[in-house]
Amino acid sequence: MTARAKNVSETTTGVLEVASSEREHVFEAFRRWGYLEADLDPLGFFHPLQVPELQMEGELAREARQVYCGTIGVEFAHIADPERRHWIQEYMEGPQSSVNQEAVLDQLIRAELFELVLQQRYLGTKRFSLEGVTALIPLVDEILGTAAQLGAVELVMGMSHRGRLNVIVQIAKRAPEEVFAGFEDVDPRSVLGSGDVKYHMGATGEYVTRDGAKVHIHLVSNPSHLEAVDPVTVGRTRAKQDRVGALGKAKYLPLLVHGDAAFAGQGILAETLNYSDLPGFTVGGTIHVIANNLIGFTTVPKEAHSSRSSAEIARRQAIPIFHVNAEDVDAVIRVARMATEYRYQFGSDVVIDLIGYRRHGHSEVDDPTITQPLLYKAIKEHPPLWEIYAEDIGAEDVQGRVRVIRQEYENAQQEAGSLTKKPTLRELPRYWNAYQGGRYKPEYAVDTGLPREELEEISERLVSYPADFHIHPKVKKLLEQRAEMGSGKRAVDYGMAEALAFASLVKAGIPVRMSGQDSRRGTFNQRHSVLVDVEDEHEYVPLQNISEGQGRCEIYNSTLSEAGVLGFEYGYSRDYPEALVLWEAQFGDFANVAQAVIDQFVSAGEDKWGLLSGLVLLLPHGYEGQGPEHSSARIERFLQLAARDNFQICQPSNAAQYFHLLRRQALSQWRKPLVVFTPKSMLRHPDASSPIEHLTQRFLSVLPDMEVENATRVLVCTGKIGHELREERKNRQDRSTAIVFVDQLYPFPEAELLAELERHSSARDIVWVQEEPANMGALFYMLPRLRHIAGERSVRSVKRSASPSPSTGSAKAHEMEQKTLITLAFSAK
Ligand SMILES: Cc1ncc(C[n+]2csc(CCOP(=O)(O)OP(=O)(O)O)c2C)c(N)n1
Ligand SMILES: [Mg+2]
Repeated sequence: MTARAKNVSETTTGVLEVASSEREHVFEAFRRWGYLEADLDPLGFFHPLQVPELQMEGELAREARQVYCGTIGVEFAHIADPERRHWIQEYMEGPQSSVNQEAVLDQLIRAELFELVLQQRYLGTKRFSLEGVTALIPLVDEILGTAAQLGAVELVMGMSHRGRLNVIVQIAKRAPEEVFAGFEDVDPRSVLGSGDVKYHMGATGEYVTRDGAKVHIHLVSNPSHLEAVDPVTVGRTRAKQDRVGALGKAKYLPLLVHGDAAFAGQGILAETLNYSDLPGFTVGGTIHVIANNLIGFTTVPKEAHSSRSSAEIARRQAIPIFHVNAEDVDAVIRVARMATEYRYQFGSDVVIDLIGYRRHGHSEVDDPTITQPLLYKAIKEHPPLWEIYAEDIGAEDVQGRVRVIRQEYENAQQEAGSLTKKPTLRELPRYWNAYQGGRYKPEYAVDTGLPREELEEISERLVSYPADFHIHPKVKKLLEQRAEMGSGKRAVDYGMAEALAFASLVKAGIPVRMSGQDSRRGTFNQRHSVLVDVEDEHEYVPLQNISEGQGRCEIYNSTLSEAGVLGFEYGYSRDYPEALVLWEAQFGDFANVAQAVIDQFVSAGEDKWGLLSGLVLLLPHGYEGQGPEHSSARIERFLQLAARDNFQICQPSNAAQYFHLLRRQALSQWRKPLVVFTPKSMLRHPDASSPIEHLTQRFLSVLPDMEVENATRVLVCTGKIGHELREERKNRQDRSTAIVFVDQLYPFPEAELLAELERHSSARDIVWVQEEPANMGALFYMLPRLRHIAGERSVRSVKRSASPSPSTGSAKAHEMEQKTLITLAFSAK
């Protein structure tokens, strides 16, 4: 190259570099801040901001503004990974993709006319119309079309009230007459005292995408409690993914549709977002859509969140937020495609903020002009979306299409009136065929005992680790003790009983999944399910090395969340009935943070939706002087929820009982949630340990007292207090007081308890003894039942006095109280 040529070339490159860095400079500003100036609200109430950094003129700024400040506004500058940022920027700055506008128009007309027919036929009934964010339907259609190309076979969808009925028809493809039948309220006798309202019921169906691919739709049943369905949907998805293995994350796609006020306000959503990338909880990305009508009931955004837009909570994570104007349907479809491809490319959550309005009041019986008169004046004058879109695309014979679709819905409505049976809207997956709900029947009983040889063999696996593994000296000692337990030289404690139960189940091919705060080691240093090498921290999990071809055993430390994690595990149990799924609270009382999940799903799921779960809740419970928040798992609350055999509530009084209880839960075909009050100080207490022979036997709902015959006084109790009463009896050398443990509180073991009371027929005093205050514990539940079976004999109770807080904060006061309780138990007349 000549000197001159070289110079020219260098200069050209320099100019190009300057030009490209100028371009980059301008575009970077718009990539970062453009969404703030974007035109996102069809009605113009959500004003674009004037961003100082974007006040530039010129060709480059015009070009960048067109990309980043149109009807799509993307927040992605907070994503640290340059590859992800580039991916979005290339998509945004790249060519527009084509849209089948005729098909979209059809979807819009269908969605809006469905609402119209409901409005006209069932005036004054709630339906939570989708109108105002009707673009949700083409949006989901595009998600499905794109996801199917990338391997999706099922969409697992969670959503609340808004537009749900429309989604059931347009997306889950249930026949419209099935939804109309809900308004007719046919067949009320079938649901006396149970069932749920029509806009909470789950639905399943088949969607055919634009390419003719079939995607199964699973719309998850949902309570009124906003966002509570989020973790459940994600947990259900994870279970479905785990069932199929490596391709699971591509095949099962979770989609959550949120309200704007709920998205910003409800912590359970934040909890769900927080575990999206954690190995125990990830589903390879959830697509979140905010059906953002810029209002929550009567509350406007400036009252509903401190951030500019409700989506902002998601920005704490490295995930993109796509804001889009719900009235530019082609832009909505572009966003749907981009978000779905991004999810598949990076296995990441994505948020689509679909900004529109709400055509009617919160429900259709609500008058919004009282609180938002100007907004609703503007909405009244605003045409429906299908009209706007039809005009934009120059569609022909729109009125003719409207007439045909309207007639279809009116015919369906007529047919619904003549239905005599309530449609169920869904089919259950085959893996539920082997399991039963409803009332308990004796034929559900299973053998839970294991032969000694098998216990010994499993124990050996549980206490072994590779020769080159550097074990912690304390754990080494613990394993040596466990080895003695396995060979019968030492009584089995709870930790070992649990390990033996889990190991025996995975050996039989039954997967075990458990999560909770610090569950891998165990809050009380009792579990040690994962061994950590002291030299390099690599891990060895004995439970994953029990036998060839064993079931999976996964024990996870969870995020510091209760509602979010319990919801996830409940969801998991819904789609993995063959597995033993457990959630553990750090201390039992913390479960009250998950009360909505307990009330709405665990307790009422079967009653409302006919949906079963075999989830186990492990709730440490017991009065040990640790203060008001570390004593009570609130037995009373679970007993109050108990009805129609909806779940099992147990407090195993020794290690063998715990072993049998866990095995029973996994082996029985009766699938009911199991609430277990677990011990703390009793975990290693010799009195609560069991000879290994007891593991060869079975679970006893009532633990009879074999030490005393024909007692004059019978103390009935559950949990730790029983052991303290035994201790006291020994000290007193008392031979006339029997102490009976009720290890299964619900379903109530009437026959077993009656049999035990009959064994002591000369006892005149039957006393229910509990550690909890009079307004807590099992007292309210046990007294009437005990009186019923005690006949003529008197039944009294010993308990702490009623209290607004579960316990004293003073360890010494606790001891004094405990002593008084125990003394009274033996002496009170
Ligand atoms: C946890 C919870 N709190 C309160 C309510 C009562 N509630 C039902 S809908 C609603 C407003 C929801 O607003 P948004 O999330 O924006 O959804 P939209 O109705 O606007 O679609 C409220 C407060 C509820 N269902 N759940
Ligand atoms: Mg809203």
